[in-house]
Parts: sequence; structure tokens; C-alpha cells
Amino acid sequence: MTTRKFFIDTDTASDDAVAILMALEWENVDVLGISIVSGNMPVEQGSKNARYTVELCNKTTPVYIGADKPLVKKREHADWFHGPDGMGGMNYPDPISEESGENFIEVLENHISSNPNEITLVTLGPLTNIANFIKHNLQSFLELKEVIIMGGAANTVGNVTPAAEYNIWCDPEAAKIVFDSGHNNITIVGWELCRGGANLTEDEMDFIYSFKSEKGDFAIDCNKHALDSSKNWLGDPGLGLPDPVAMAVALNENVVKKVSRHYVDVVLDGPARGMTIVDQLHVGENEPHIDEWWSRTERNINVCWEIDNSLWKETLYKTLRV
Ligand SMILES: [Ca+2]
Repeated sequence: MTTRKFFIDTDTASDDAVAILMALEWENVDVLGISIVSGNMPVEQGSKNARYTVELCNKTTPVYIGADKPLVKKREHADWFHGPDGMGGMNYPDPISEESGENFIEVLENHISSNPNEITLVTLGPLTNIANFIKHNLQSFLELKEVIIMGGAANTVGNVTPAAEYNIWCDPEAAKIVFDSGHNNITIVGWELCRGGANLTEDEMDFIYSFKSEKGDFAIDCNKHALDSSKNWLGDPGLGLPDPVAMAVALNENVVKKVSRHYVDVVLDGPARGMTIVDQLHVGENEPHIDEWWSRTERNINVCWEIDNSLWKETLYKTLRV
């Protein structure tokens, strides 16, 4: 079986941790490195949470610290959602390993240069690190095999404002740089695919506990604060796990049931700041230049519209049973 090479960019809180665990436990995936970006957590706490997760999986995957603030906006964290430590207030012990002192941009650049068109980049946080990478070496970025982004909400409601999903809202300028990069295989897995029927029900959480595995317990325990927040703030019963859903899409190609390519833009200003607008019907192509904002006609992003919820959950279970 061919080994696939992954690189993960994350603002590690509780659902990121489960997504990282999934990639580390997936049989034919080699995670080359994990870069931390400011988002859910300040980078120091994100790094700690990522290293704890790597150690839980008995791996030595290097963790690199990236951008400690968005390109333009001020820092916004989400401890109110994920708990003060980002891990449901579980107060896990400090990891034994230190983060790498290397610059993740140079490390990723070297990996891509050694493995052109072979590396899958999965992003689980705001896109600041990736925008910085593009600004440093666009050509290298274009030589990634694919980019899977947990982010946005394709023409639908947001979770942090009525219009915007958290990751894109945190650093919309960075998202725009990534979306406009010219890479021909960028896929967005929006928040709308990670709620409702994608949420784990009480029975499904009990099912995971019934594995009696350390990783299964960890996956549910560290998300308890997120479970309550989801219920209380968003009125969405069950446990939503956006980053693991995006990771399932990256790991298992059958999870996505409907995907198509569109022009996607990011709103940079005003009350819809951070909103992802998808030209769902390609109207910009029918009447190019009819509107000053919609004069572009290229399709830049693969937009996921539907996933197989049973298969995403099976993909998750597979990595927690061990
Ligand atoms: Ca995240």
C-alpha cells in the first residue's frame, strides 16, 4: 500500500486534537509535521495540546510554532467554546517533548522540494500560516498535491457571526491569499457539513466509550466543553467535530458525496467579514463583468456540499478502537 504524506496546520483545541489523532492512526498516512497557528488557542497552548496528542499516539511527529496572530485582525481565541486549556478543562499533563525550534515554513518547503506533488496539506485553523507560506514561496505551495481546508460555510449561516465560520473569520485576509493562490486542488469542508446529522449523538459517544480505549475516552472527554457550548451557544444537539470531519474527507475519499468546483470569494470588510461566498450557479461566467465585484470567472475551489455521515463516523471509530 502506498504511503500518503500529510502535513497538518492547526490551532489545536479539542476537535483539532481528534483530527490529528485520526491522521496519526490512519494506516497508510505519514504525518510529516504539525504547524501551530493562533486561533482557538494562543500558539503556546495549541502547541502543548498538539504535542500531548502526538505522545498519546506514541509518535514523535515534530510540532512547529507558526504565526502568533492573524495578518491584519487582532487575535481572537475560542476558550469560551473549547474550555480554558482548549481541551475541555481536562488539565492533561504537560507533554514530555518540546516543540521543534525550526521554522515550519522552511521545513515544509524542504518536504515539498523532496516530494513535489505528493504532500496533502490539511488545515484545521485560521489560514495565517499558509498565507505566510504562500508569500514566502508560491511555487512551492503550488507543488502540494492537494489542500483540504476545514473552513467557511458555503452560502449559508456562520457559527461566530451570522455570516462567517470561525477559521475564515479569524483571518479573512489570509484565507483570500490562499483561495487566490492559483493552486488547482484546494477543497473546502465547510462548517455546515459538520453539524446536524454529522454530530455524534449521545448513543454514538457511549459507543466510543464502549471501545474502552485510551484514545476513544480522550476523543470524547476533551470535547465535553465543546459539546455544552454547541448545545448552549448554537442550539445544536450532539457533539460537532468540524476538524475531524475535514480530516475524514482527507483520509477517506468516499466520505464526500457531492463536490463541485466554483469561484469562492471571502468578504474582508463589514458585518459579513469572513463570509465565504460561493458562485454556486457560476453566474459570474454567464455575465462576466456585469458587476464590479464579480468580474472574475475562474473556478478556484472544490466545494464540498454533502458528506456520508455514517462513513465519516466509521472513519473516526476506526482510529479510536486501537
Ligand atoms: Ca481548529
